[in-house]
Amino acid sequence: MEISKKTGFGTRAIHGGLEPDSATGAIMTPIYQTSTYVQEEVGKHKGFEYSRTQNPTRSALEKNLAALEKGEYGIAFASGLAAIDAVIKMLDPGDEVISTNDLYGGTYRIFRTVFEKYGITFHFVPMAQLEEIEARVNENTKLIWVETPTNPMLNVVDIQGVATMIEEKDILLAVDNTFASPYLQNPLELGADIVMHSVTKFIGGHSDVVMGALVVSDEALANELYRIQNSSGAVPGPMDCFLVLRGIKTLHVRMERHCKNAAQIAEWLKGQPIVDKIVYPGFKDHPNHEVASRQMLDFGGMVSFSLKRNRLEDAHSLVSKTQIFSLAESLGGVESLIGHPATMTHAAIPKEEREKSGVVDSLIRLSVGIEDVEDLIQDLDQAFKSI
Ligand code: P1T
Repeated sequence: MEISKKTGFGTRAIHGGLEPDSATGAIMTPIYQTSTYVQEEVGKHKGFEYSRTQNPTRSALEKNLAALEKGEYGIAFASGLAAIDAVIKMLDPGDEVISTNDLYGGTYRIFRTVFEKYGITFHFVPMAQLEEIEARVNENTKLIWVETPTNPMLNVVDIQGVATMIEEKDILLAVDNTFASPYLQNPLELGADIVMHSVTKFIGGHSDVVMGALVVSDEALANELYRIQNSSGAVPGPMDCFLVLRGIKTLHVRMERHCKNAAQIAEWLKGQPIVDKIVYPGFKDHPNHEVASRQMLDFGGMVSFSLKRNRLEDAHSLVSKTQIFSLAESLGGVESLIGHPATMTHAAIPKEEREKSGVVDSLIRLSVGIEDVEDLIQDLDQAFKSI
């Protein structure tokens, strides 16, 4: 059967870009644990020369990732940040980037502390209001970096709206699609040029691999990114590529349960007297609910909330009292995680700046896993009662 962009997501996840192993017929892509490939004579080889440049397990994963995002080219990296690093390395000194103001702390850190000193300027704006982006665009703007939903405030940016705004301009639009996963949202279809993932999260899904990826449809852009991938060398190993290929086979099934459980937990939080603000794009009163309903298949597995007494000690106490929700950085795995952005994932962002985007001292982030939701609610309930 020919797999096309119109083929259903589950079928693309399991079969997209994949073929039985040509040497043995093995149905699962083998782990080609090799650094190099024997050449018959100089330049006469089977398409593989050296594993930084190409590796068959990685190539299979890259094709599969492209199929998931309805793009043409997948480019895998050793981490999500290595994928972001590759995108920014396409720019020149003097270029300007407009980025979401509320975004993963590590992305903020690489922009500010690694790339600013090479003469690239970053502007951080609240992108849920498109006018904020438009006001920053000038002749030096070369890239718009969107994260949606944002980490951890779950703001939703209108990807198609941004794409339309810069249609006539020579500006690349990149979307960090980590929080949605390709099951819920496909930015390339909405007009983005580059989609980026921390594969570590929902795509890998089992908290056993750190990896990143880019997917694009334009051949010249793909070649530029492959050049950077090979030149900088931040590539994932074949064992990790195998694990991610295995994880992807259940991505659609996992995402359905993540979304269902998160919706129920968000609803349950409404009845908790100590809870102040609940951030969940599935709520009708979420400021970007309408955009989320339009561009996402469902509202994702993440829920954030703050406490009425906005005290760091209460938040720290709560996150250490849960027993099924594990206190840890990261998200998107089958097991539920609880985190405190201000002192964990977003500690790299100065207090004043993070508070402007809502990352207050009592903010708590849940990555809702695929356990039985009754047990997850009971776990939160006992933790709430204990503080
Ligand atoms: O951790 P790494 O695979 O390098 O990916 C970085 C990254 C990029 N983009 C988003 C939206 C992310 O959430 C992350 C990583 N985030 C966490 C580790 C976290 O706990 O939020």
